[in-house]
Amino acid sequence: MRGLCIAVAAICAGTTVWAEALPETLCVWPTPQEVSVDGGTFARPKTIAIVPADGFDAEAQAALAATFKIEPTATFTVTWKEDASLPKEGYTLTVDADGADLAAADGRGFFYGVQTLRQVLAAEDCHGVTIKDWPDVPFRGVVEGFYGQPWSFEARKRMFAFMGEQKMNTYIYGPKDDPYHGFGPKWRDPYPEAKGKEIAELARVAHANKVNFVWAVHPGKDIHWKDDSDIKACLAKFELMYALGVRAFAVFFDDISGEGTRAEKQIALLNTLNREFVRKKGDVAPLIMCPTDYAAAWAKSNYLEKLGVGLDPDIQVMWTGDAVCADITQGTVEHVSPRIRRKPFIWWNWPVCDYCKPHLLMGRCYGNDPTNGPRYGGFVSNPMDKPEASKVPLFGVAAYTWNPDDFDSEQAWRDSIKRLFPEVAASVQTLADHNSSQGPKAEGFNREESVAIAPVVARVLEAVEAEETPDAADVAALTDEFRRISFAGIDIIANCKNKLFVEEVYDWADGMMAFGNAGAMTTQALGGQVPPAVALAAIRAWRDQQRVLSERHAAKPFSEGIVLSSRVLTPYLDKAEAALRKETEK
Ligand code: LOG
Repeated sequence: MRGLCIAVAAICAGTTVWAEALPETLCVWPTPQEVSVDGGTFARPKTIAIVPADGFDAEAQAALAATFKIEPTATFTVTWKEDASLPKEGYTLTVDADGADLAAADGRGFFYGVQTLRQVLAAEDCHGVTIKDWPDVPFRGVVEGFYGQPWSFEARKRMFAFMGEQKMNTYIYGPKDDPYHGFGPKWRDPYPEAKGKEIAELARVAHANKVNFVWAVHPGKDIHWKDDSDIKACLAKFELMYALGVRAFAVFFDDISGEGTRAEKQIALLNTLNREFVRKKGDVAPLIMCPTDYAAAWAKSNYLEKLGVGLDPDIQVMWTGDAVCADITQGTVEHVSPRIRRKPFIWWNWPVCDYCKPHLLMGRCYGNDPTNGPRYGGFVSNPMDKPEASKVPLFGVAAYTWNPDDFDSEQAWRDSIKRLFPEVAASVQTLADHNSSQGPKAEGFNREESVAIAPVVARVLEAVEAEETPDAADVAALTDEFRRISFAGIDIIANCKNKLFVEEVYDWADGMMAFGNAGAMTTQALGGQVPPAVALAAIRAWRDQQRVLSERHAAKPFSEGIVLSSRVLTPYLDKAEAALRKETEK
């Protein structure tokens, strides 16, 4: 299985024997479990017939209709049937010149089969394929669980469409700064009417994309257990949310102290919600809870063991890993599973940036164990407050959680950027190449950055320290990279069609122009091609601009300043500046 899938991933990369025979455009994400390419080539159909015409999954049909005209007389037919022997959410898809045969276990299976079919038929020249596919992790998606500016109503709706395409099925609503979610006393109160209407619409749009809209309450900051009134308040709030169309729920107890942290009391609340609400309704997804000890770093008491024994077995328990922000290793999953007596539902704190706000985290998704698929109850990612920018990391999370042992991190990253920003892909790649580290606050979880150019930077600095002229080829390569950075900032601002993304990253993109210029001048000065005074002036101009942009950015709600390329290139400029200064003072 793995070999075949590597071949599929490599088709996208355009690097293997398979790729020579196939167009780069036959590229399916998330990487399917089993693929063979066998049906010859044929022209892309414009119209499609669905056979039988009635009874096809409504959301799957809408997804097909978004790309193709559906016409009963069309010669390209999508023939579908249910196949209960397939894994949950799984499907088989065979495509050739005459049409596609799609069998699926359930509605999601049909929807995901259609998402794959749309990708197979994306090229002008299509290739026949047979695909058998299913997710390795049952619940995959996003937890909007960060501190700071919650995503907007429009952004969330756009995100659900993206998640459906990426075969993610779970969105957990838990922004720390929505007082009606909680993390303060307002969790008991109904949403104001307009906000309630938004939640109802969000649940509807999520469901239209086969995404469970999970509404989370965060009662633990001020909950009291002296009688059952707060348990009743929680049930009443769930009923209100149910009336708005919410069919999945969570209870968070993270980041609190005092009464709310008591395991026995949390268990009593959760089991009551589970027995009196979730199970009785019959159409509500399994309850999810985030424990107070959600990371090994501070799970030192027997709190988790108490949850393991006491919580109903159908309640899911979240876990962020060995630390708040951490790679999800086999070890951390094996540490927590016996304690909570169930598979952990991972709350992955990446690419969340609420603890490192001046940084953009646009890097690749990596570090999680490829064999962990069967060990997870679920896996959701806590993203940046920037929903459009978060789609680059989330694309990787979707691919990892669908099929962890065939996940090609680097390829997922590059392809996500090409798909999301086709007209400015090279520039967004440059932005992402150099803006992925969280800076020093990341401690043990600092993400890689500027990977390709880092060895060049190291050699140039080594030469500078030895008071030698750096190698001319290194000077040229680093100067080029800085010029690419300057251009990328301008290109994104001027040409990117996704204006919401441009708005999110504007201050960083704006800063890249002066930053790239300072870097290019400085590198050339070190190479003896530009007078040091000119480079020092360029650095001054960059620092001045950075200050202005930072102040502009910090004036926005929940914002701090901006920092560019904190891991490799900014430290390089700092060191290079000091060296040039020394030289001019000689
Ligand atoms: C919070 C979360 C925050 C994240 C990163 C959990 C379970 N809770 O340390 O809201 O976005 O760290 O700063 C957290 O992770 N606590």
